[in-house]
Amino acid sequence: MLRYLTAGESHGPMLTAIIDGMPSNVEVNIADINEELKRRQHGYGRGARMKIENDTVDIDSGVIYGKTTGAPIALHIKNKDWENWQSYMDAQNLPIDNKKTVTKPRPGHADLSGAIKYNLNDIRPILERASARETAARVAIGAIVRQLLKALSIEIYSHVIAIGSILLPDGTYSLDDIKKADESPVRCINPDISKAMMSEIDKYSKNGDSLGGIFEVIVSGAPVGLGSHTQWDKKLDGLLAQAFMSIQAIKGVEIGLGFKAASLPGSMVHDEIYFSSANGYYRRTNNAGGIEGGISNGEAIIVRAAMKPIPTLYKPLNSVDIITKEPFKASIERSDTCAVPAASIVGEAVAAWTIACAVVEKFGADSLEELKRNYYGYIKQIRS
Ligand code: EPS
Repeated sequence: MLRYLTAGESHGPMLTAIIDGMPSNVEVNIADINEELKRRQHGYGRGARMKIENDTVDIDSGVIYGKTTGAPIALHIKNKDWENWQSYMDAQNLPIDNKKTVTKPRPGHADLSGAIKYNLNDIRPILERASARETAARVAIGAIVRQLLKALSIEIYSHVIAIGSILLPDGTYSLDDIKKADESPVRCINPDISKAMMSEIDKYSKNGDSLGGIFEVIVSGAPVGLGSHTQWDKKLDGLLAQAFMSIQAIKGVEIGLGFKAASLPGSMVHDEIYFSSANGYYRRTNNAGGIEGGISNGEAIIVRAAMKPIPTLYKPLNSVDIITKEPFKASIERSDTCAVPAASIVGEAVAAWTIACAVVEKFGADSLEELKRNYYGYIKQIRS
């Protein structure tokens, strides 16, 4: 079984992660992980923090001479901003003053519920851990398991299909188009819509407001048979939905046709089945998004996620101070306007993780060689 944990505060010394259960002999290239970290940091609409950070990973265990050993992998990404926060975020010593104490919860953030739940008079620890900064660790984890998937020719791509009310029209793109998403500052593959998305970000940024959007993740090359119909917590669509919903600010997840399927008759939704001796079973449509009954069906797996607008606004919203109980209208010092392009990279990472877990569960192995033997033995079985 593969599992991971992350730790770390947004303005603490570092983000840390441990991956357990990774088979041995999977190549790990630190430059590739750093490349993924850089992809997450790009994106039109980010705030000043991204100018401070230059994320790179250090691997502390479980990888020797560029390959996994089968032992737990520990890694960390340092926060450069820590230099500016050391006097306020020390593990032992009290802060030098109360300038960073937060008593004014932001609507839409974990602030108020977290402070009540953990019985804190200062919201700072809640927002530090709830912060989307944590997603840097998940991207590093995703980059490592992607190497395992790559060995089985499973690849993952993503692109942004909406920012605010600006939408990429349905069905106007191919996988080859999607592979070029990184060329756009908002990761949208249509240059005109890309420009319109950037103008939309500028417009809301000027008003001190924030914007959400939708991104799509595609897993290509996943075999038929990942996940299972037999139990609620083995269904691949359920596992993907949980993984995507766990990304900060995600409020909705769709697989394939998703919500649209509810308004169409069955004859327009279900993908008809064909067979050819060269390719085996196949479908001419993929409304199911590659998953039927909680099991991958061999078509591309397609997941879309909706991100709400970031709750940290320059434009003040009504709230109540948790100490004085006085109403206030908060304004803040620093925020992103839109982080949807970054979230799409995080989406790739959590999809990679979920698919890697399903692969390891099905083909269970201690080493990559054993995994490949089991995997290709199964592929041979289903082809015959
Ligand atoms: C975030 C607030 C901002 C973002 C941060 C997520 O940070 P700060 O409060 O330091 O300005 O920049 O995102 C990252 C640091 C990152 O690496 O993505 C939040 O409240 O979620």
